[in-house]
Amino acid sequence: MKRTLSSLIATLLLAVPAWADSSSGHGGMNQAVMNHEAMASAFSEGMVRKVDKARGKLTLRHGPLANLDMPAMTMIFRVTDPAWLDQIKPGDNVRFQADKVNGKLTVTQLEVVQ
Ligand SMILES: [Cu+2]
Repeated sequence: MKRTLSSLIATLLLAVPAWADSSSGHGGMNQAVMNHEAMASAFSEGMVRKVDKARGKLTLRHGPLANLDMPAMTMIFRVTDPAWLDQIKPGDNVRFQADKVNGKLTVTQLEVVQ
């Protein structure tokens, strides 16, 4: 019993520095927030599956979208600039940003990966 208690105390003593380390003041917190914002504004990778110029829509197979809390999937997006649809074709790899515009998922930035 005494042995168990002292090993518990030892565990607690060891745990304190680790705890103090992981929450080393507000600097650590700010860093985490900044990283999250950087992720949210980062471009996502995708591949063009279908281009619908008539409707101004685009089908993309995309990786996880941090800002939309969306896993990887294939889905249809609107685009903010229909001219982009003339510059891409199915099979193109693209980097893009997507956001909800008037409740519709919309590609707001798009560039073809050469
Ligand atoms: Cu999606």
